[in-house]
Amino acid sequence: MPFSNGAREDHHPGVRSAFEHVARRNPDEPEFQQAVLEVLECLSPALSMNPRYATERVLERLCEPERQIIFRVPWRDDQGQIHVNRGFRVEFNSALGPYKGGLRFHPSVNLGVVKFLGFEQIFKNALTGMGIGGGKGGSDFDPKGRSDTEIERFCQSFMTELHRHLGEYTDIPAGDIGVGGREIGYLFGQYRRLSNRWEAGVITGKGLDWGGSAVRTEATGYGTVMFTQRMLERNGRGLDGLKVAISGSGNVAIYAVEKAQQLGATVVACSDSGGYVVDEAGLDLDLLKQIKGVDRERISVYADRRPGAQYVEGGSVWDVPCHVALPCATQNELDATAAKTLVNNGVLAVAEGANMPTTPEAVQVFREAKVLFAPGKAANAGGVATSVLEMRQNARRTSWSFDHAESELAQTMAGIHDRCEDAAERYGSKGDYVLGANLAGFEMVADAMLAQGLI
Ligand code: NDP
Ligand code: 2IT
Repeated sequence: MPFSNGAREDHHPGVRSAFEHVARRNPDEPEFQQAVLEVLECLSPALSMNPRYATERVLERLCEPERQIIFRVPWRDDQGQIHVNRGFRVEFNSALGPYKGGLRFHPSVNLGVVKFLGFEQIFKNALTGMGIGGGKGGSDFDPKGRSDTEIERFCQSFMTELHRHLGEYTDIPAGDIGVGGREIGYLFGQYRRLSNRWEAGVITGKGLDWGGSAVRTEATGYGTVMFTQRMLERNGRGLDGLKVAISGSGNVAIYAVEKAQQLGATVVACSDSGGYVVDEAGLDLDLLKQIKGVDRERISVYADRRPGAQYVEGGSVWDVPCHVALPCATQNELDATAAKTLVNNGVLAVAEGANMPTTPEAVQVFREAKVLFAPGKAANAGGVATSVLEMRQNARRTSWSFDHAESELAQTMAGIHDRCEDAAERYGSKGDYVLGANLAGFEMVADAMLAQGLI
């Protein structure tokens, strides 16, 4: 998508000049440009309402990370061979609180990808209302097929550099693609060793016996489905009795399956990067958790072990007819072709469990077909919100029950939903969650930036 063509005549001049500024300064970063465009093109009404956003160049300041850290990560594999990866941490905006956001280990990670994720995180974190800034990090390390000891050595090497940039009042990482409970353990262990501090609030997603919170593992998937349920309820129905298709079969996807099933939906499909499985009887969650969470196997194994399920190699999980689609894998995985198929098959609602999984063209297809659409920065904010619940428990040296943490998550997701709904209504676009999320998140960050002066 040619970015400079993204600006339109009807955009506020401040939005147009910010587009051009970002495009010129960040060539070869298509994901970052896409994420920026998606936010900025919603902001014209805010700039018209408050001219200071333009005169004080808030947009240009917002689009420039406060700090970008890039470092070498050398490590030795089980055969004694040396590998060199690249590590990143982009500390994007701390107007509302310390930088907060996950770490992604995947071969596709580069600076532009980390910047897109960090940029999204600013607005997502604002929407939680919990006083956290936005950041993101990761590495182009590929964990697939690596032994436990290789993962351990990689995490230790990664943290050996990253630790000097972290702190519970500075920057607090968590998991993302390729970083789950095992990796958080190795990362926290190395941080503790290097710092000689038991600083539980420096990283989230910890094990339950050493500072973790109940429901953090489940939070992103659960929260996405809670948001979907509230969005459907506003339109006179719930998930009960509906068919759901989910992409991915990682942390977010698995707990989206769990919550959707609890709310009476039948989840008929999920996927990984190799293909997808269809199980019209409804996915067997215990089997899925065993195959993905314990055995670390491919999703094809699900069909081998489950009578009646089919595996489709390659292809698109969005070919499976459903009422609700939850993209929970990765960016740009649901394109216009997939969106048209979903619409033709009668999809009612789409909620992004992943970050930016829907291409702009696909969002347009849903918008024209009047499909309810929840953007990731609102729908998947339950993960980071529960990270803050974990930090609260750490600060008070206490730990909550599962039920208590889940009810806090439910309240938070309802608050995020309503904040988006209110902003959309205030700006005259009732029901447009994309506009609502971007405007509500922006106002909070931009007002804090203005109040804190030119820094
Ligand atoms: P996991 O690593 O647990 O799972 C990722 C899943 O997505 C796997 O099934 C993986 O398949 C699939 N996937 C990853 N990359 C690709 C790709 N390039 N093409 C096709 N499939 C792919 O990650 P999470 O579940 O934690 O994260 C999923 C999404 O949710 C990401 O967009 C992440 O940013 C977002 N997110 C995560 C949060 C969290 O708390 N973990 C919070 C908010 C958002 P395979 O195994 O074959 O690679
Ligand atoms: O994208 C995200 O919000 C996350 N990966 C979770 C971040 C966090 O700090 O819990």
